[in-house]
Formats: sequence, structure tokens, C-alpha cells
Amino acid sequence: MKVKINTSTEGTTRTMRKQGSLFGKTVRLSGLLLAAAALASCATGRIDPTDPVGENAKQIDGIMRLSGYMASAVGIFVAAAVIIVIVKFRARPDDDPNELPKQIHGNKKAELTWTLIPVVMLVFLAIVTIPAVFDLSGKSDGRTIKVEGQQWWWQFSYDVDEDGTDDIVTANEIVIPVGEEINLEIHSNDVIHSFWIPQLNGKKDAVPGRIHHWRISSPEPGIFYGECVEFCGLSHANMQMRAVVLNSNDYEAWVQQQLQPSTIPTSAAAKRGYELFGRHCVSCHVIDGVYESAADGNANLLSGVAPNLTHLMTRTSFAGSLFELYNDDGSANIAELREWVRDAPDRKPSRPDNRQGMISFVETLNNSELDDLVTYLLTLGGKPPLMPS
Ligand code: HEC
Ligand SMILES: [Cu+2]
Repeated sequence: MKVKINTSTEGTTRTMRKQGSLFGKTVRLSGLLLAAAALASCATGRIDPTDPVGENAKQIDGIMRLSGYMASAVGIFVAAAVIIVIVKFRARPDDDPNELPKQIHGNKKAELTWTLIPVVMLVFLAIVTIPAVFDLSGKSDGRTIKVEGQQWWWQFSYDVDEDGTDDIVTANEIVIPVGEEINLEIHSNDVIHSFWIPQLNGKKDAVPGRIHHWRISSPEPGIFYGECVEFCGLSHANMQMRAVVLNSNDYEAWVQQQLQPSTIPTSAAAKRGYELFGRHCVSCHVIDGVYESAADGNANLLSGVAPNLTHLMTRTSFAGSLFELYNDDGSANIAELREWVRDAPDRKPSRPDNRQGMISFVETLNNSELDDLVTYLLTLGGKPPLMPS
């Protein structure tokens, strides 16, 4: 834009324009920075949708990329066309402002072209996508694991001998053998959640009163990170999970370990902790072999309101995988565990008055009682088969 500046008033206008454009620049710059921050937070997180590992995740990734490339081609074509039209048909000084350019309304060739090309592209995408949708929700002949979402953690149950009752009940981490297509039966115990471990498969909702079938598999051992992806209330963002993929020997060893009930500890401090646990914690938690629930069936494993703690220390994380159970040097994360037992609602927002989450023990337990309880918790189960790297 050409602006001639002669008088003092125009000088003011120019300053104002300058400020205006500076403001515009700031807005645009902060927009860019925000976008960059959002992208960076995607890339640094451990939940990585851009690096598929399992077959199912690879299938989804392939379709995502294909449609992404097609959309980019369309986007580039449209942007280029707009620029060409702007330059080629711009108003020229000797144009008659009252004369309309040649109109092309009703041009059958043009209309057919811009209708048919998108139709062909969309039909092509449908042909690629629809069979994949059915394929992904089919069952495999691998073993089945029950997945239950509740505010705000995931529970996994295994019927090892396939007699209709669960033999292993665990939380936060679903442990599976390498190379096997595992069937998941996804339930919800309260509101709608959604199960997503992006490196192993796409998202599947957990809906109260329904069972959704899904599959996960990984060709390599490792720990893969996931997150609830359907907004489910206060601590939705703190409802994470992990898949721990083990080679078949390690998996069998893990199963055998999980089938072992717990025993009463022998050391004095742990024993005191065990007794405190019986007074303060068994209304919600079960520990197979020592603190079982009174109801029938597999009540020795299922409390219905809180994670089964029988093999707590064989997990790598706790409280919806929000906290690491071990430090980087391999020692137990005693500080975090103690804080959790002392005041869980402070560590993870919840509503224990509504049976959503664990209650606070700030008023109930003194320091030495907390220490004893943690000493007892550390005896539960052994070490995890794999540690996060
Ligand atoms: C009112 C029920 C209730 C009581 C009582 C209770 N808890 Fe919990 N506890 C929960 C719930 C619910 C969770 C899961 C919270 C989450 O992940 O958001 C939990 C989680 C935990 C976890 C983490 C388990 C995991 O794998 O994520 C530990 C450890 C734990 N509780 C220990 C204790 C101890 C020790 C006591 C007794 C001092 C106790 N709890 C009393 C309900 C309870
Ligand atoms: Cu959820």
C-alpha cells in the first residue's frame, strides 16, 4: 500500500497504522508459538500416535497417512489455483469497472470435473477404510482379557484356566505376551471412557452396560503408554494406562507370580502395617490370601471399588499410571507412595464422598503408622518384569 505523508495528521495516522500492524504481528506470532507448543507437547509425551508398533496400529496409521497425503494434495492444488486466479484475473488500470468478465455458469465440463474428482477420491478412501473398520473390531483366536474403566483408573482381569471366573485382577497395566493378538472385552463401571494405547491400536469406547471387543498386539516386548480419551470427569486427564509386552517365558512367569496369593509378613514393621491395613484399607482394597472380600465368586480378587493390591509392586506405576512406583535407579518410589497413602485426593483430584477415588488419611494416620503401611505395601508382589526405559 502506498501512503503519501505530508501533514502532521497523516503522520499520526501512519503511527497508528504501524501500531495496528504491530498488534497484528503479535497476535500472529503468539498464535504460531501456541501451535508450536501444542505440537512440541505431542512429540515429547510418551503417548505417541505417530509411531505404530502393533499390526492394528500400523493398519490405522497407513490409512491416516494415505488420507493425509490426499488431503495435502487437494489443499496444495486449491491454494495454488487461488493464487493463480488472483494474479491472472486481477483488475488492471485500463479495465472498464462496469464490464463483467466472461461468465461460465452452467459449464457442464467444469461442473462435472469438480464433482467427479472428489467423488472418486472419497469412494477410494471408503474402499480402503470400511474393510479395515470391520477387520479391527473382529475377534482373534488369542486369549481374552477383560478391561474395565472406572473413575479414574483401569482394571484388567484374566481368566487363566478359562472356567468363567477371573484368576488375576490387576490395575493400570495390562500385561500381554509378545506376538499374540489379544482380545479385549471393554466394559465401563460408571460413565463412558475410551481405551487408547496408540502404538498398539486405535481408540475404543468403554460404555456402561455394553461390551466392546477390541484387539491389541505387539511384535516386540516393551512398555507402551495409553490414556483415557473420552472425557469422564474430574480426573480424566489422570486416567492413564500402560501395556507391558513380555516374551512368552517372562509372560508365563508373570502369570504364575500373579496366581500366588499373599501371605502375612514376618518383619515387625511390615506386620504392624499389615494390621493397620486391616483396620483402615480393607473396606475398599482386597489382597488375595489375607484380606479377601466377604462376597461369593471371585470376591477374593475383586473389591469392586478399588485396585487389587495383591501384587502391587509388580506394577511400574500406580493411581491410574499417574505416578511411577519405582525411581530411575530401580528403588521403590517410597516418597510418592507415602504421600499417596497420606492424602490421595491431594495427589490426584477425586471425589471420595461419591465413591470416586481414595479417601484422605491426613486426620487418621500418624507418621509412624504411615511408614509401617508403606513398609507393608512394599512387600506386596515382587518386582516388575520390565521397567520403563
Ligand atoms: C474409600 C475406599 C478406599 C480406602 C479406604 C483406601 N483406598 Fe486405596 N484406593 C482407592 C481407590 C478408589 C484407588 C484408585 C484411585 C485412582 O487410581 O484414582 C486406590 C488406590 C490405592 C493405591 C494405588 C493402587 C494402584 O495400583 O493404582 C494404593 C497403593 C492404595 N490405594 C493404598 C491404600 C492404603 C494403604 C489404604 C489404607 C490406609 C487405602 N488405600 C485405603 C480406594 C480406597
Ligand atoms: Cu475415563
